[in-house]
This record gives sequence, structure tokens and C-alpha cells, in this order.
Amino acid sequence: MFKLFFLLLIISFCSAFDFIFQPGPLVPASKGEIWPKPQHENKLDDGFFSLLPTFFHFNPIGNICNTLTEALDRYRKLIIFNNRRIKEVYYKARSCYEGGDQNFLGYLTSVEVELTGACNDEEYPSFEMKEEYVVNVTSTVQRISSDTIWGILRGLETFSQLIYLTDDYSCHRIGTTSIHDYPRFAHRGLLLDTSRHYIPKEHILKLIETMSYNKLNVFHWHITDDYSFPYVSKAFPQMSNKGAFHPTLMIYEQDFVSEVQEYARKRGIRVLAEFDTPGHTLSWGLGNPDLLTDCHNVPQLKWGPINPIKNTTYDFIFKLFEEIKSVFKDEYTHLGGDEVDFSCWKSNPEINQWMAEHQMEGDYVALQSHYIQKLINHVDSLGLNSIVWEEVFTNGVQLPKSTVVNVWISDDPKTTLKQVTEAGHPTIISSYWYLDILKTGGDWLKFYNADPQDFDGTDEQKRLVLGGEACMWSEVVDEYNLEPRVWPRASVAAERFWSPPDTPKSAQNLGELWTIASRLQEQTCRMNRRGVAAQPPSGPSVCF
Ligand code: CP6
Repeated sequence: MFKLFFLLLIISFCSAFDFIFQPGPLVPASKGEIWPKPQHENKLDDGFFSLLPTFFHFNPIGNICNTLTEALDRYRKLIIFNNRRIKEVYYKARSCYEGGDQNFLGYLTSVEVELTGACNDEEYPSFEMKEEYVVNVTSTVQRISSDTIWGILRGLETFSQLIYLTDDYSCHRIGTTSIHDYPRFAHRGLLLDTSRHYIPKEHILKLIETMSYNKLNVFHWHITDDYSFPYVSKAFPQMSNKGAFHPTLMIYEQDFVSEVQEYARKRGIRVLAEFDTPGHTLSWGLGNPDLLTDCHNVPQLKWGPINPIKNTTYDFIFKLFEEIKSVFKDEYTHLGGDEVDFSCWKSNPEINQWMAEHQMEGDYVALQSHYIQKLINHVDSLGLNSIVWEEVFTNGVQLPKSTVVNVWISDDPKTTLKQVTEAGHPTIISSYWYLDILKTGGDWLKFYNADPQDFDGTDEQKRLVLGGEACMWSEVVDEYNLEPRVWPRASVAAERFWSPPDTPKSAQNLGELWTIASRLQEQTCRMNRRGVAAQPPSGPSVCF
């Protein structure tokens, strides 16, 4: 990243803010550029409209439902009120006069919103949802259109991003343009770990709102882990009573889970629950002392993974997943399965005896298989699709072809992707986008250059890549540093997941790099104006 800043320094010779005295060059923000970059944008000419923010409204001309009217309200408010970081800029922009400019097409007071397909407030976004939309801003037509409510939501975000301030901050402008857009990948996720630190509720909602500014569409909620069990189970209340950091203050009740899902649904975002087992479950043992394996003389370890030989284990796990099925609405569930440490199973005489009786003596992978296969079968019988971390596959656990494998280990993800897709599994890739790892500077270029389909495989194998996820493991993250740690680097991943794949090569070209840095600067300033504590991405800069 220092390299990037150095390049910017050398090639930087101008700035949008050239009337301000600058002792050195700044990373300039572009104006009215969309992040993530649309599939097709055709800027028509130099014509532009001005927006008088307080008069501006959306005009729905197609189907209507609550999800739509609430979204129109949200975006109208974003455009009118939040489109500022410094308050004075907004007041100045109210007194706009553009009469003297020959490219001025007039004042834009309303934009048509045409939803042609059905709009059903009961419907949740899904893996299959269509997000394609068209935005036209021409001298004769100003319209956002889509077949689906999900496409309209993406189109509204795009439209809101087209609006920018003139250099003297006196006018909100929108240039003429024609955009036809749809995502490259259907699964564009952000993982949040709420076990290593408790993340207060309003911060989870704000994270989801900010995901919508970046067209991310899966909130992967890594809700439990070794350190705490904040989910309040109706069937097993002692799990959070004993396993949460605090039994009433640091928990997520089912009402809140429903609120998260409704909040996310209104923004076209799925909520993917992960209850990670059989490893990463130490906190589960506090609420259910019979669940975990007793370790015998293993240094530092009293308890190990979930005990896979007891019937009571399956009584508990099956009932828990029945509750999960009724509480979480998505068709997919993440079963975890990562980093299962065999040392505790190896040390336990009852486990070894059971394994000998079941013709799997010394084969701990077979024991892991036994557990995960039972779990997958049960979850399948509940009508849920399973996602597992990559070790479940690479250890050789027998899996149905439909099980999605989440590749996360960074050593050699290309080989893993090749093997997973060779075996016919759909896959999601997380290896390149660890938000917890932050080197000096903005540290985003490697996020930008990584590509989910960059591995040795046939077209058929490439099609099995459902998408990717940026991961916020929270060992050293709580509500105080969450936002700047996630944004804008998760925005960079979001562009890789949404936009056409030709950009990795061009990011090695200086001019293109400069353009991307300016666009990312604008997206960062845009998030700041909307109240998000995104950190500066590239070097010295200024946001208004
Ligand atoms: N927690 C859980 C983690 C990680 C995983 N699972 C993890 C470990 C190392 C890296 C990234 C993530 N903190 N439950 C692995 C999926 Cl580099």
C-alpha cells in the first residue's frame, strides 16, 4: 500500500479541490462514479440535471409493496439529508443556480421507479434472486427499472451514487447516463464473528445497511464460537445463560434475530447463520456439560470438540438445528466443521473403544465424517442446504455433491478450488479477504487483484464458484473499531464480487489504478457522508 501511495504521489498532478492550498498532492475523489462498477454504463454526453434536494421524490409507476415504499423513503432521505459530511456543504447546496451552463438540462424533481414483476413483502431474498436493473437518466427519461424488487433496490443504490456536488458545493448534480447492471456472482458475503467479542445490536444493523451501499448480499453470521454463545435458544436457554459473556446484556434474542432478518430482507440481503461444530464449541460446554469430549492429559485442554459417540449429542444437536430452521429463514445454513483438533478425541479411551467397535480404529477423519454426515442428513431432512468449511472436504469426509464448500485457507486456495470443483461441489471463496489482517496503509490492492475464478479448471468448474466472502473475525475487533476495519476494504471485495472480471489486469496499469483509487476515495467519502466510519483507503485525501 505504501507503494500505491508512492505511485499516487508521482503521478498526481491535479486535484478536484485545486482552490485549496495544498502542500502536497491528494488522492482525489471521482464524482458520481458507481461502486461497485456496473456491468455496463454508457455516459451519454455532458448534459446534466440539478437536484433541488428538498423537492426531490421518487415516482413509482409499476408494482408497489411496503419493501418498495420504505426503500424509496430511505433513499430519498439519503439523497436529501445524509449527502454531506460537513453540514455547511448541504446548506450551500440548497441555493443552487445553474442557469448559465449550456449543458444544464433543468431541475430534476422526480425519477420514475418501474417494478414490472411481483412485489411480495413476505418473500425473502435467496440464492436464486435476480438483481438485474436498468437506470436511465437522459434528457427525456429518468427511470429506474427492474423485474424484481431486489433489482430495484440495487438500482436505487446506483441512482443515489450518481448524484454529486459541484466543485463549489453549490449544486447537487446528476449527469446523463444509461446503466444496465447485474452481479457477476450471486453470493457476495460479509462474515461477522460475534463470539470473540460481543457486537452490540445496532452495530450489526448498521453493518447490514452499509453492505447495501456496496451491493453485498449475504450477511454470514458466525454467531457462536469457543469464546461465547450469545444466541438465546428457546429449547436450550442455558446455552446463553451460561455461555454468553453476559446472560442478559450480551445476547441476541430470537426477536433480535427476526429484526436482523427483516432489516436485511428490506435491503435485499440474506442472513446466513453459522453454528460452527464440532470444533470451535468450547463455550457450548458451559451450557451443556455432557456435550464436549473430555480430554485425558492433553496439555492446556480440558475439553475438546463435541463428543460424536453419544446419542445425547445428536438429541441435542438435532433439536438445536430444528430451532435454527424455524428461526432463520434462509435456504442455506453454514455447519462450520473447520479446525477440528483430533488430539482430544485421540486421548479419550471411550472414544477409542467406540471407534474400535465401529471398524474405524485410529481413523479420526472417519469419526469426523460420522458426525458431520449425521448432521448434514438431518439438516437436509429439515429442507436446508449445507455449507461447510474446506477441511470437511479436504479431510476426505464423504459429502453429497450439493454441499457447498467454503474455501478459506490462504496457503494455496487455487489448488483447493480446483479439487473442490473437480469433485462437483459448489464453492464460496474467502481466502483472499481477511479484514482482520491489516498491513500498513490502506492495504486494499491485493483485495482488488484477487479473483474467485482464478484457478486451473474447466468452464464447468468455474461455474461452480457461487461467489466470495470478506471475513471479519473479531479476535481484536469490537464495536469501537469494527467500521473502519471493515470499510472500505470490504467495499473492495464487493467490487470484485459484483463487477466484470477484467479489472485485475488493469489494476496493474498505473492509469487504471489511479482511476480505481479515485473511485474508492469517492465511495469512502460517500460512506462517511452517510455516517459510516470508513477509514481513508489510499493516502492523504479530503472528504466534504
Ligand atoms: N475462527 C473460526 C477463526 C478462523 C476460522 N474459524 C480463522 C483462522 C485463521 C484465519 C482466518 C480465520 N478465527 N471459527 C477458520 C474458518 Cl487466517
